[in-house]
Amino acid sequence: MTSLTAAQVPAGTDRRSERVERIRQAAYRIRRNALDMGEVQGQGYIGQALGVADVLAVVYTDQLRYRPDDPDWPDRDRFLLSIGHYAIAAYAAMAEAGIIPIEELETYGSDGSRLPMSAMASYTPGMEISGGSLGHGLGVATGMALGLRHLGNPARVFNLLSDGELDEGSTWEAAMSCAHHGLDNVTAIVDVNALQADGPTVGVLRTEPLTEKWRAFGWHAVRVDGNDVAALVAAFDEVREHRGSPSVVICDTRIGSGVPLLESREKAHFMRVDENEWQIARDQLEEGLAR
Ligand SMILES: Cc1ncc(C[n+]2csc(CCOP(=O)(O)OP(=O)(O)O)c2C)c(N)n1
Ligand SMILES: [Mg+2]
Repeated sequence: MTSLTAAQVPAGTDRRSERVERIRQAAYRIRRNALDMGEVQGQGYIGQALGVADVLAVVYTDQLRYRPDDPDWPDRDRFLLSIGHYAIAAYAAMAEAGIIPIEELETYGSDGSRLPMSAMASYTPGMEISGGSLGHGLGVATGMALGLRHLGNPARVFNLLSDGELDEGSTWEAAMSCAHHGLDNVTAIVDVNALQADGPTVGVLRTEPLTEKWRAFGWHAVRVDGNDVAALVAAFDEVREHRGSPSVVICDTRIGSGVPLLESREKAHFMRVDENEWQIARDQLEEGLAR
């Protein structure tokens, strides 16, 4: 049997499927980390963390350039978490990325911990902004991206927003400004889980049609199933090559994804999980990986 060197393997076949499998494994560990942290508090933003795990696995283990042991490296790509309540998801991914020690996750939300329940830049290495007040991430991303361009620094700026965050006028001011300056070093990621604190997004404030809206604001926009790792990889690879305007990857995600027990539960912004359910959730997660 002849074997091909890496350079001879047709692009986009085996190497991509190996890459997807590697990211799928990372997403599994991110979900497991989130369940472990959720159990520390017994409740929290667990549905969101499970829903966005595939997106974060692609971003943190495949797209971002950073040095895990040097979070302030000037040439790092910046990942801005607008949505402070998604901290549990970010810590789960940062532990997988080697930025936070896995053992530290058990301190989540406790007094004196570096991992507060709402993300704070001054507490956590690698957390670029404090994002609890919704609607500020994209403005900060725009400013950072302008600064990096001014310095001739090729680093990219990623900003994870939620669908609820699109209710904020400041998000759309920033979207206009970012496009006006042609900041192709910015990639916005919107987690469209169709839910907000007060209920389904469609009932709180209609934000659709999202792709058309972002395009009208001058962005290169792609929409993707945010729980399909192969589709996410293709989308992030595609926007990486785009030049001349900022890009947005709109990700449709399922709350509780990967854990049928929590996926099928009434959709809740803040989820309570009974003491006996955590192990069931972990078992279901593992069964899903085997499939
Ligand atoms: C400016 C601002 N207004 C209101 C809130 C309160 N708040 C916290 S999370 C949240 C829901 C926002 O929607 P989304 O992030 O889509 O909710 P999820 O998908 O996590 O349920 C709200 C209104 C806030 N943090 N900041
Ligand atoms: Mg939401």
